[in-house]
Amino acid sequence: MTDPGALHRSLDLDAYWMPLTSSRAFKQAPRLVVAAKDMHFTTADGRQVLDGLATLWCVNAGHCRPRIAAAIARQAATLDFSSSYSVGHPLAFEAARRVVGLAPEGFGQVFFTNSGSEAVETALKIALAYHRLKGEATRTRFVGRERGFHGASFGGISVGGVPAYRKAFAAGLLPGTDHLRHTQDLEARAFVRGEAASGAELADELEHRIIPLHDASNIAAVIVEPVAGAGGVLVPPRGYLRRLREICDRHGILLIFDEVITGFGRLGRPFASQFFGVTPDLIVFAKGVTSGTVPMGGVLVKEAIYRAFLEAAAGGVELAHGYTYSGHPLAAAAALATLDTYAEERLFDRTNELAAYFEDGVHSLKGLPNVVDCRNLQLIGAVELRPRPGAPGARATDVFARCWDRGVFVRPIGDALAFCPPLIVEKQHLDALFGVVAEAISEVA
Ligand code: PXG
Repeated sequence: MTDPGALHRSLDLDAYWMPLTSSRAFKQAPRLVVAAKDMHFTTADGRQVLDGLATLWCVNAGHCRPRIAAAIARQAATLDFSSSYSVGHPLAFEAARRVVGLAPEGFGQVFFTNSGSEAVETALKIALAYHRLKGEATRTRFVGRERGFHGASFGGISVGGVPAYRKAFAAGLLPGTDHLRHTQDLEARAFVRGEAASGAELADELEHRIIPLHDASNIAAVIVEPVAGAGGVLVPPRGYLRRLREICDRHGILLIFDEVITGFGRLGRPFASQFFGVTPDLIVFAKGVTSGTVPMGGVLVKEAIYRAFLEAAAGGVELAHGYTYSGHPLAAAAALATLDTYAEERLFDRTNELAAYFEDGVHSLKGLPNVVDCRNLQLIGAVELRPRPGAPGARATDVFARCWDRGVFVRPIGDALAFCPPLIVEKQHLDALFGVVAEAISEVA
């Protein structure tokens, strides 16, 4: 490479309005990635950067895996596009069958979308339509959770609980949503390894406050991430999800797990549902289904719900909902090759094998300056820093920037830094990851 910095200078950055980014800051000091392989990015200035977040919680199989790349290329040259509106193609059916094969008992069907946001939207719509066809059309409200993240659509930000994603769009929020409290309590539960022993009673708020306030007959569904991701990696207290399930069952409320991050091996099982032993009614997934290679999301649906739609429709279209690219051939091909890779390399088992080492790495940050919490579950974790007075988020952003400069990518979320490596990660990568993060935390005041 003659001049690795040349791209930085020659590329016109103006026209691209970047998502969820400070465009001004980026365009002044661009972090450009031009290639990736396995655990690393190659930057435009020729450096290797370790991917400590599976890029955006997606790349569970690692980057540019030949089998997945070949499947996508083959598909692009064979059947580039065919819709799923009244005409189908085999790969979408095969991908759905494979995803169902990984799901907990009772799930029979998949509705494909192109993103997690669309999948959340789809799950909310299925919940509303289901109650209506069962003769319970008053069940229209949704219950989310503070610090929950469910994508960028109006439905998703309405049930979501990250204030920054709601503030500018308040006028478009769905009416009739309510939120459970989040599960973080730094005074009672800092530096917990895995699931906290206390706190399951936080779920009781659903039955003690929210249901009495709205009446169960007006509530369609509760939606939570089993482990909250973009809200700061919040691990549920032991027994919390089971209690939510029991309360929903008592009151005829559907339970939706948003497994966009926790799905496909992050917790050592296909879905968090199996890890926690709690079965929701709908599972939202995306990201890891194709290891981020081609956009794809979907909703896993309990067989009984799907059958109810078929019975009610009496031959017509049973769900007036879909996307042009639902079940896109390239995404379906990518999903099949990704699921093959997970199976062949036993990558979900790798999560279990590495979880203790990862946990030690996360908690090795305890005691460094300004560290107020370390938390983890299987291969997801975070360290939280004390915010600088009057400048929330600034400290973690500085640590993130230093890590990047030293060849490690992690994600700042408020004053936390999130860790979510590809499942092909090796111990030596974890050593490098936590070593660099420790140095950066120690240096940033
Ligand atoms: N649900 C969850 C749990 C997610 O993490 C979505 C839905 C939406 O998926 P799409 O594919 O529409 O982006 C997500 C996405 C962050 C961050 O700050 C996380 C996500 C997206 C953007 C930023 O870490 N997750």
